[in-house]
Amino acid sequence: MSHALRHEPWRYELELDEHGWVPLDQLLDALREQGGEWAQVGRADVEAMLASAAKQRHELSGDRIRARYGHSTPNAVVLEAGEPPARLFHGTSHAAWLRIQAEGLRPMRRQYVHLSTDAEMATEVGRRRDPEPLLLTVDAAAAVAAGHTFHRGNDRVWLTASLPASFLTLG
Ligand code: HQG
Repeated sequence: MSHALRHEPWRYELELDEHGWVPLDQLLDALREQGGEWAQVGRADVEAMLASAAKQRHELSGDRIRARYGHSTPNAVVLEAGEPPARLFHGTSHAAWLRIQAEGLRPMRRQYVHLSTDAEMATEVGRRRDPEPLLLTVDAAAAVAAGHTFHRGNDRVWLTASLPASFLTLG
């Protein structure tokens, strides 16, 4: 589902609308086409998966579904602006930090920079790239005051287009 809704919807004959939504029926059809144990997949399975998922990666609303964050599709997904907590966190690798100091946080292969509401989560995210990740504290309040826009991904994830290094401190 994440591959279809974040990265390559066209491989599943899906077209995201400008906010990233697709009709759930179309996604279910695409999943069923994989055959085998997927042949009977239905809305109840998706609901059960969302209810038990450790991370809120997807959002189901009526007969539509979308990824809440993580998009890399060529067409930008427009998310509603929101007011983030004053302080956010980002976990990253030592190698990336060298570049981040020079050019700030950039979305790299995704559409948005991903920030976490708590240091533990950010450290966990950073550990995907470095066994001993660096924790960056983001002065989101100052970034908002300077005109940067933030979007809520889920309870623990906030998104922004890019962020100059002046809003970041190590630790
Ligand atoms: C780094 C997971 C060089 C950035 C997680 C990161 C997250 C730079 C990497 C979500 C840079 C991009 C996203 C710059 C940033 N130069 N490197 N200027 N600016 N970087 O995976 O934030 O499990 O695209 O620090 O929980 O690690 O998939 O982003 O190391 O919420 O649901 O470039 O993915 O969610 O890596 O993780 P990613 P991320 P899911």
